[in-house]
Amino acid sequence: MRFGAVFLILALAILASGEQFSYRNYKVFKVQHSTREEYMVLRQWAEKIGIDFWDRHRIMVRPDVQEQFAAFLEARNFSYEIIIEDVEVTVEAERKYNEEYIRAKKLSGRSTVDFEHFWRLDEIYNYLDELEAEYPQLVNVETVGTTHEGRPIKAITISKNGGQIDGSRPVIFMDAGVHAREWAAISSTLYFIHEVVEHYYEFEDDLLERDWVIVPVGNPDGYEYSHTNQRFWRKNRVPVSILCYGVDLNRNFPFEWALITNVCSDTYGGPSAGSEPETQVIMNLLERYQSSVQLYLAVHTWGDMILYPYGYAWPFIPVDNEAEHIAMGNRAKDAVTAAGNPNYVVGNSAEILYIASGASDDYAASTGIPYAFTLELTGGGSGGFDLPPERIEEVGKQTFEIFRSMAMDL
Ligand code: 0X9
Ligand code: ZN
Repeated sequence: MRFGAVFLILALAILASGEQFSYRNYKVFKVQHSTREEYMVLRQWAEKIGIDFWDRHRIMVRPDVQEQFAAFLEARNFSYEIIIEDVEVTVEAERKYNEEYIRAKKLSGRSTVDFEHFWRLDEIYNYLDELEAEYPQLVNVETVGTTHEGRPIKAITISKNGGQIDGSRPVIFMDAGVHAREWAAISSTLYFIHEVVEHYYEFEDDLLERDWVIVPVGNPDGYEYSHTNQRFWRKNRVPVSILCYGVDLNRNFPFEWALITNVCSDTYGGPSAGSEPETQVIMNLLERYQSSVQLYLAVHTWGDMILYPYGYAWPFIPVDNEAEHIAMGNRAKDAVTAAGNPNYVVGNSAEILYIASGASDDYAASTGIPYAFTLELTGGGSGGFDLPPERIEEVGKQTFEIFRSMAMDL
């Protein structure tokens, strides 16, 4: 405990100085467990000492608790291996690639978009504004809110009706990047926007028979922070105590919201339901288009999963039209399989991932949106969140087929 506190203060001191957080000697453990009970034991214990689950099996552990964690695993007979010895090595390589890419691109004077590096927030926002200027018959970009640190939150609407939703076509609502570190969720959403808008003549009788409301960066402060300071940051950047920052926006929606007393937890859901500006923006937009929205997609990484609500309880409480969700999910799975990725699974989020309350998919379903899913896109890299830039386009293309299949199913 004391070590933990000292470690935290050191980490905070580094962050206050504005330097990149170092993951030096952080390790990723891959732990086997075969029952839900075993998993819950592991999760409860790990959350007590504040370590970070990357998925059900891979857990990033900071140096000061590694011994303690290994001892716990051994005492409880969990078998495990260490799959990353030093997380900093992978983070540094990724950072170097991205910085080098942006530098070279600036020198070359190329202004067209690429899917070879992860775009920073200003690149994303400039691109959205360019689309609006170039395709006014199709695109409308609006600043719908402001974050704690003063960054705009932008939404793009795509509609043959001059970018305005008029209720004559089914609307698909998407949030992406609500979790800061899930960069490939954002890049895949941008890939989709790019395709539909810039190749609109291919999609006039297809994807553009639907209207789209998209918040491509649901957590701008967190996204920038994951680029500049701490690669695996998840939450937003509101100060929540003298020691900690951040609310998990995907625990902050006002449906089955739950109070977590540990404000430093990576899944802290905020002081009250819907407390965060980033959450309110999505709630307000959803309300604005409520009667036309047929499908809600929360775009996350990672795990190759198509998840349907509700995910707040176990045993899980399915949405009324569970069978229809499964059918739509399975058709999307077939589409992405045909596009070269046979790994997707379809299921209820509490069943095949874990219980989580206050998430946007559950909230959307609770307001009566007929279909709602969370997509956990393909992971990569050493740990899952750090998909190598060479694979941005491949994952973008595969994800496109999921979006397309679901949209055309409506
Ligand atoms: O934990 C989450 O918010 C999502 N997974 S992630 O690894 N991207 O953080 C899953 C949310 C699933 N939805 C519900 N449980 N309602
Ligand atoms: Zn996520």
